[in-house]
Amino acid sequence: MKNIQKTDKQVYKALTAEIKRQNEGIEMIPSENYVSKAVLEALGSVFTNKYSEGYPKRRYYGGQENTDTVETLAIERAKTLFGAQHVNVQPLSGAPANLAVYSALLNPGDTVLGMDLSHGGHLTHGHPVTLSAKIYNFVRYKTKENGTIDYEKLEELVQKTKPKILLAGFSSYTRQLNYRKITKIAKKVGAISMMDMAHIAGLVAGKALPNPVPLFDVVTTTTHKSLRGPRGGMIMCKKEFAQKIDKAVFPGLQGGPHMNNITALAIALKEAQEKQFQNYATQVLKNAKELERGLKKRGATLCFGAKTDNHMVLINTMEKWGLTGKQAEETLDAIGITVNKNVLPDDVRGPLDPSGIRVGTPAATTRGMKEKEMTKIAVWIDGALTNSINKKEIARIKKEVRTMCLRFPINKDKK
Ligand code: DSN
Repeated sequence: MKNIQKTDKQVYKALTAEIKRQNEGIEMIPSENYVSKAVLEALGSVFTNKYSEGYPKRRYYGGQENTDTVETLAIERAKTLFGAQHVNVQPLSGAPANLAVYSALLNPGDTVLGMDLSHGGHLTHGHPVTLSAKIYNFVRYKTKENGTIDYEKLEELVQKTKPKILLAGFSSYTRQLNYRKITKIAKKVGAISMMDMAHIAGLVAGKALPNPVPLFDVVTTTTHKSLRGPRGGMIMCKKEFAQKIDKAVFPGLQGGPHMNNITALAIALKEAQEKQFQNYATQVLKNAKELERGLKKRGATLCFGAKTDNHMVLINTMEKWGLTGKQAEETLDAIGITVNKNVLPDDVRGPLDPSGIRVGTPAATTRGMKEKEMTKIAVWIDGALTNSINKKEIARIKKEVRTMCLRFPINKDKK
């Protein structure tokens, strides 16, 4: 970063502080990860200088011979990895990807059935604060007491509300969805089936979880979560929806694609085809299971039947420790474990200070941490939340966290 150091001391200071923070703490926000050096290089490459509205071979500006190469590589690699008929790699992130699908396939006022945010869904799946909820009619379904989805009830709701899109997918749900049941229900009423697999895309690519892409009409994802690529979004769909979706992304919602991100995505998708990536994906699940076990052993209350089938756990911090999600997040920040406060199913508290936290394993796994480290992390989480006002104990745990982290540097490509 010699040039940044020379040009801008303030930014340099923040950047070096962030490198230290990432190295000396454990990243356990389930949607975060560490990209490879190759992906980072591509993000900082000269492709950031280029405008390339349109799609490969159909651009509006000249000088596209190299942008066409990288965008085509990204598309073809995504098709191979996920078995997709059509791929659009231009959405700037997950929210614009979802909005593009809605605007491509719905008319204002049309109904979408999506998972309730507090039951694991996502803001862009119809939360009233979003623009899409003002345009379309979102109806939300919930999970059962035991954390699973009542598919018979879902079918009743679908029959009653006749949605144009039946949407699956989540940002804090820890269980495996039954893709076949969901797509079958959608078919019965002639609804388009859509899955937002942002959280688990890397686990699907690494063959650790079932692949929804061949089953659903449309699948959206971000590219920077478990998939370990640059920040961005992607839409995969059946051929019949391709034209509408491409048009909705550009020129419908976006202008020039961020070609440096698309270049980085092409690289990340190549990395995701390697055997090492499959080992990583399998280890992410093993680590989450160990975290689940360690926390349950210490009496923590976990949501969704106290079980995880994926990379994260949702913890009720009020029940065992009497701490709100915000207090728990701050306490864990103080020991160097980064998590995020999160609402729980039908939470009586608000999103800025909810009743729990969300903890996930992709980033720690990328760093090389395994079950042994997860056991320690569960002990540290419980120790810190139990002793949140004991400064000496918090300082002691922080030291242990830092010592362990330094054994797993973030800037090593050992995936
Ligand atoms: N912010 C993402 C997450 O943390 O799950 C979802 O958009």
